[in-house]
Amino acid sequence: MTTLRGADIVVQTLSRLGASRIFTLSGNHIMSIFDAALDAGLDLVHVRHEAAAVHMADAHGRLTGQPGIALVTGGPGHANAVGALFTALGAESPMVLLSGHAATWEFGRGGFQELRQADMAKPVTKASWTATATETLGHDVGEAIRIAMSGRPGPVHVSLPSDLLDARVDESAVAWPEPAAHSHVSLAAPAADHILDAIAGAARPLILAGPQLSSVAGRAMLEKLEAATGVPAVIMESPRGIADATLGAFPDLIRRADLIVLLGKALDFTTKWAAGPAYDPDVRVIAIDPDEALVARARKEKGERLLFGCVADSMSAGETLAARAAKTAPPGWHAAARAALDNRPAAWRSVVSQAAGRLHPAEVFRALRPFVERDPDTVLICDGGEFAQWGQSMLPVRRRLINGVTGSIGSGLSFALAARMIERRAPVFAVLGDGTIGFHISEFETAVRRGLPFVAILGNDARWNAESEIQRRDYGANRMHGCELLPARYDLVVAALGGHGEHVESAADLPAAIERALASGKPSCINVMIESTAAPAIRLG
Ligand SMILES: Cc1ncc(C[n+]2csc(CCOP(=O)(O)OP(=O)(O)O)c2C)c(N)n1
Ligand SMILES: [Mg+2]
Repeated sequence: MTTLRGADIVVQTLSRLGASRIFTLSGNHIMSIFDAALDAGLDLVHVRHEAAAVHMADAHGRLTGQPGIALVTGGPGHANAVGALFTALGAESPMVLLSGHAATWEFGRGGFQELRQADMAKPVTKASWTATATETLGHDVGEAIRIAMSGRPGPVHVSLPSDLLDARVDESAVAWPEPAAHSHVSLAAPAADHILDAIAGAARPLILAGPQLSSVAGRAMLEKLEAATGVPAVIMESPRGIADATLGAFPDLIRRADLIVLLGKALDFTTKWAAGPAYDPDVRVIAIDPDEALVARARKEKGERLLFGCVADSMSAGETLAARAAKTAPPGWHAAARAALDNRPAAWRSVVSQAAGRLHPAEVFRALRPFVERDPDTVLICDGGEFAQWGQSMLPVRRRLINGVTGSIGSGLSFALAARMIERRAPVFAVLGDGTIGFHISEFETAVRRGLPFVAILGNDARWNAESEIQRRDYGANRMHGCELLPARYDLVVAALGGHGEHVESAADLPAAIERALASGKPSCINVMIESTAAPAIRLG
């Protein structure tokens, strides 16, 4: 009789389903899985904070379309990880968090690090549960992956009690999952034709795509859809919503739209619920969404103004619409829309800082842009407050990760490490603020240990400026407090951890610093002193 340990079942299931790497941080409850990983040849990428493991799994999910796997210990490890799931949920990223857990015989008895983990993760996941038997651990893991990948992708959590991981069962009793059985709902041809008719009847239609379509494949599909229909397709993945600087003078454009087609884009605060002064009061809405509840919500919000709503997966629905489109929308509208989206103030080409020893964010990104454009496979990560918004608006790229709809800052460095594990050649740049870098600066040690070079472009204005700007606007310039930081030398921290550091106080020095950082082949931080500058607000002149 061959027996298998629960931990071996978990690890072999991951291997069978194509996962060869897990992002993790050790702990008593999961050491059996570490042990099992040795035999299965599973790569343990071990990090310095559980949230970083989740952020890396999130980035893996977004960049590859395959589920990222994070593994943390029970109790405090799980608690540290849960906050980061919110980012993955908002970004619609397929990933699975596996957490060790107190043994089943300890439940309710005050066991070591016992915590209602599944309850805790529930609001920030698509599904969350605790495994109940060793024989079905493989099924649990397979089911978690299936749910993460189906419909609107997102995070799923499973807690794994340590006694189930340690127990041995007869191999013949193990319930192995079916490989990659995801449920998908396609857009039926009559529904597609109905939507295309509505689009053809509109004068100024817009397609708004959800975050899950910001992948390279999603962008390519949207380009095809835009070409086939003549309708501008816009990805809305920022908490700044309509004001996302990536989208140029989008507020001027959306106000003119007479039809909004939501393609997997939740009608939420980022869209201002397609109502109020940001919109034409007569604007009509179509909702195509993998999630029935979101179609229902759109119906509740819009009433008669919802022309049509249906359940379908965003990617395949977009492909169906592109394939069936017969007419294109008025070319004048398309040209005007693209001009608004591409609009950037001419002054950005020449603006310079007024403060000695400080750069204006536009100077930083004018210098960075040629490096980003050198390689079409460059990965750009933008994280943080005001500084990163300038990066989002000035650096056009195909592969980009931002912290996303939940607006949770701090994930950028972890994203950069995960991106480098996937993209071995092209540059990886992480643009972030000095407040933001503090959340996970210790991941530079992970990056050095694992040999994962990337370049962090740190805009150091010695403050949490996004919040300072709110204070200036809402309470007055004399009431700005509680948001100041030191002009700290983060470049020296990174050098101390074994990476490469640069400190820049003048625009003339920045290109050579970037060049040296890239050439170092090390995880790098360019500490660029900047003047505090509000995020850009772009309007048609
Ligand atoms: C996890 C989390 N904590 C706090 C905030 C609120 N917040 C948003 S931007 C920001 C300031 C970011 O500062 P920094 O990274 O230095 O960028 P800056 O705005 O100064 O350019 C803060 C505190 C948030 N969005 N997410
Ligand atoms: Mg700052």
